[in-house]
Amino acid sequence: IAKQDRSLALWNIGTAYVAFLIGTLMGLLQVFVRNDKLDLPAWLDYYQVLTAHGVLLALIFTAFFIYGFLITGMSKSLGNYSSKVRKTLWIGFIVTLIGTIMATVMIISGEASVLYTFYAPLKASGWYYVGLALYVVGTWISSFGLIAHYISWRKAHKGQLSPLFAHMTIATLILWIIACLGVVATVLIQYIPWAFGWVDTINIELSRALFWYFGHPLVYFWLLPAYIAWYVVAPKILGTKVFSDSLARLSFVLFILFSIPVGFHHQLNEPAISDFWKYLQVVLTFMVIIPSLMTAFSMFATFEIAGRQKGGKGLFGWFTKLPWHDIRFTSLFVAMAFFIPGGAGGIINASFQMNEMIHNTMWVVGHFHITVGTPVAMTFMGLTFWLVPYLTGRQFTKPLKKLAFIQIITWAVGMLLMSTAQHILGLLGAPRRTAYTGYNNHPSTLEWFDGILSNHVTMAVGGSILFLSALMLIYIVVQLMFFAPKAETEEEFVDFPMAESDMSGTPKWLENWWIWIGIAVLLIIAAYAIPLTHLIQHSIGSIGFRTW
Ligand code: HAS
Repeated sequence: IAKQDRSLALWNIGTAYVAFLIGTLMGLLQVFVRNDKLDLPAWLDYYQVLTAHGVLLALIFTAFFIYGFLITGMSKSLGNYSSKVRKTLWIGFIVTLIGTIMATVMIISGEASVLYTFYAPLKASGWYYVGLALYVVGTWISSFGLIAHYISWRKAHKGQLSPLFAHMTIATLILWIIACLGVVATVLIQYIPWAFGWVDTINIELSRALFWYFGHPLVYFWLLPAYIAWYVVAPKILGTKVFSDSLARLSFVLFILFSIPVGFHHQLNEPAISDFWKYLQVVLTFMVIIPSLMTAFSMFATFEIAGRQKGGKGLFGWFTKLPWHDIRFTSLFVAMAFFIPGGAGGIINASFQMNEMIHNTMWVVGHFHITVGTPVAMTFMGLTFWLVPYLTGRQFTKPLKKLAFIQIITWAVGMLLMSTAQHILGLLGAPRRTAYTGYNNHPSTLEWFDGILSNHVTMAVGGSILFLSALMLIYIVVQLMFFAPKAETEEEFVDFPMAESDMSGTPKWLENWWIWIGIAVLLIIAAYAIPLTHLIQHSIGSIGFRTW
C-alpha cells in the first residue's frame, strides 16, 4: 500500500500502544490496591486509577488499533486512498486524538474519576464529556473517510461484490455509527449541560439506558475487527481459503441487526424499566449469540480443512498439523480458545435470572477480561507482529519471534489466573467497582479469599505477569517500528496475509446495506421506543433515583 497510507496507519497504531502502556500500568496498580498491598499517594485515588485503566484500554487502545488495522486493510483490498480520503482520515485521527488527550488530562488531574461507564450521579468536569464527544466525532470522521473510499470502489466496480475485508469493515463501521448515537445523545443533551451547571438535574435512568444502547454494541465494535482477522487472516496463514464467503458476510450482517437493541441486558437489575422490555431484549441478546456460534463453526471447519490438506489423518490428526510454530497463528488460536469460556460467561450474564447472581460482582470483571482483554486484545497483539513490520518495511526477526511467543504465553497464563480468581470471587459475592472489596475486613467477607484460586495473591500474581507481558509487547512494537533491520529480500519482507474468498455462490443482497440498516432501525424502534418514552415521561418533575 502507498507510503502515505502506511504512515497514517502507523500513527494510529503507535497512539494505541502509548495508551496500552499507561493503561496496563494502571491495571497493575489496581490489583495491588485491591490486595491492600499498596497505598496510593493522596493525589491519586483508586477510582482515578480504575477510570484511567478502563478508558485507556477499552476505549482508546482499541479504537486507535482498530482504525490502524482497518485503514491498512481497506487500502490493501480496495486500492490506495485518494488525497481527499487521506485528508479525511488524518482529520479523523487528529480529532480523536484531541478528544483522547482532553479526557486523559481530566482523569489524571482527578477531575473525572467516573469510570469508563461514567454513570450519573457521578459527575466529571464538563471538559471530560467534551473530550468524549470529540473522540466519537473523530472516529466518525475516520469512518466516513473509509466509507467514502468504499463507495468510490463500488461505483468503479458496478454489480460486483466487494472483497470480504471491505464488506466486514463497512459492517463494523455501520454498527459503530448507529451505536454512537446513544452516547452522543446522552453526552450532548444530558451530561454537558449538567456538568457545566446549565441545568440542575439529570435523568439518571435515561442516561444509563442511552449509555447501554451504545455500550453493548461497543463490545462488538471491539470484537468484529478480531473476527475480520479470524475469517480473513487466519486461513491465509493456514494456507487455505475462507471456509464460506456467504457465511462470513451473513454473520457480520447479523451483528448489525442484533448487537444494538440489547443494551437492557446490562440493566436487568434496574427498577425503572419494566420486565417486558427487559425480557424482549434478553431474547434479542440470544439472537446476537448466533453469529458468534457461526464464527466458531467456521473456524473449526477452517482448521480441520487446513490440517487435512496438510496430511492430518483420523478424527483429530489434522489438529497436530496446524502451524503451531507460527506465532501469527498461535496467537489467534489462543485468543479464540479464550472466547469459548468468555462467550459462555456472556450467555450466563444474559440469562435474566442468573444475572441476579453475577451483576455488579467481580464475575463481570472476569468476563470482560476473557472477552475484550484476551480474545480481542490478543488478536490485536497477533496482528501487530506482522502489521507493524508490513507497514515499516522492517523484519520480524527470529529473536523477536521468540519473544512474541513468550509474550503470548505469559499473557494467557496471567489472564487465566487473574480472570479465574475474578470469576470465583464474583460467585462468592465480591463486589466490583469498589475499593472496599472486603467490606472493611468483615470476617465473613474475608472467607471469600481463602480459596487457592479465589485468592488475592493469585490475582496479584496474574496481574503482575500480565504487566510483564505488556512490557514485552511494547518492546516488540518499538523494535518493529524503529530498530529492527529493514527487509531487503522478498523472504525478509513481511506481507499482509489476506485469504482468498470464493464469492461465486454469495448472494448479492448480502451487500445491500439499506436492507440491513432498515431492519436494524425497526428492531431498535421495537426494543427502545416505548421504554425510552417511559423514562423520559417519568423524569418530568420527579425526584429520587431518576433525577439528581
Ligand atoms: Fe459481555 C458485560 C453478555 C460478549 C464485554 N461484557 C460485559 C462487560 C464488558 C463485556 C466489557 O447479558 C462489562 C460492562 C460493564 O462495565 O458493566 N457478552 C454477553 C453476551 C456475549 C458477550 C451474551 N462481552 C462480549 C464480548 C465482549 C464483552 C465479545 C468484548 C469484546 N456481557 C453480557 C452481559 C453483561 C456483559 C449480560 C452484563 C453483566 C452485568 O450484569 O453487568 C456474547 O456475544 C457471547 C457470544 C460468544 C460465544 C463464543 C463463540 C466462540 C468462538 C471461539 C471459537 C474457538 C475456536 C478455537 C474455533 C457464544 C467464536 C478452538 C479452540 C479449542 C481450545 C478447541
